[in-house]
Amino acid sequence: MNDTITIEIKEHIATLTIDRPKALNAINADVMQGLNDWFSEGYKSVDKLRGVIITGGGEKAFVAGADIKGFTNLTAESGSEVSRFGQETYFLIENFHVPVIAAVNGFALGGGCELAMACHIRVASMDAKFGLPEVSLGLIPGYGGTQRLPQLVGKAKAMELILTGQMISAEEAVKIGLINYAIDKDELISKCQSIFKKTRTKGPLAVSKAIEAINAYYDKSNDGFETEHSTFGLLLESDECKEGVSAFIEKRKAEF
Ligand code: DAK
Repeated sequence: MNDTITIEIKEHIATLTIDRPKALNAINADVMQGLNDWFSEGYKSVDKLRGVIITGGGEKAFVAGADIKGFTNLTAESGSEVSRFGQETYFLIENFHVPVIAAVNGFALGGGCELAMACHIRVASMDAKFGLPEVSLGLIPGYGGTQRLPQLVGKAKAMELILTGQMISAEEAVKIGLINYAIDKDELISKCQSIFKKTRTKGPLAVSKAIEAINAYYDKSNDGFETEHSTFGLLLESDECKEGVSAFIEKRKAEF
């Protein structure tokens, strides 16, 4: 892992902090590589990982976008490759086997808003701001924003936000369904922990398969209903399901 991302592991929850506060945590090549490395391999060294929080270093920003100063020399070919690698990285996050929560502690713009959208749940501080301002730079979102924003907020609102490039408040983001919660900044991490407190008492295989089945709805190469019923059958035969059902019948807490 390079020094643009710090990682803290506590009680089987990993907190990844994108740590370039002087550049408002803008995503340069090192940040993207660091995320890709951790979500493809790095996580394997964590014992019984049950959740991941992604947040931004400093007081002002989650991530203020891709590093604009870093993509001035890109050609059509290298730009497309950068976009492809970013999309691949965000797919790793979206399809990760344990819940990933974006703790949005400030500006979440462009690639930063796209990063938050790739996470399973978004919790933001009241002063957070969201937007996809790429058209102001003569670009379009390149890390999945044109695809995930309509999934979350519907086509009409996505069109408006992407075509105008406007920023919206955390309160507005909750209203349109872009994020789950807008809360006091001091409570950001404890809110994430309280969500994990609920998910981690559930069957880990079931939680992971629920992520897979929900994501199948949005995957054009996949029949989500087929994924759901085949996964349902598979889980029925799992030790986890046997324990969950026995615990219910025996009126005790399941031990997964
Ligand atoms: N990249 C690089 N540096 C950034 C940055 C960014 N995205 N955002 C902020 N910074 C830097 C500023 O340049 C400034 O650096 P110094 O001048 O101090 O050296 C420092 O962070 C503090 O920023 P400000 O002084 O501007 O702070 P303010 O509070 O006044 O303003 C702001 C905060 C967030 C409103 C403002 O910084 C701002 O508008 N930032 C840019 C937001 C933005 O447009 N982000 C990019 C969105 S587009 C691609 C794939 C994906 C993308 C692009 C290409 N390819 C595949 C090629 C995605 C693009 C985007 O993310």
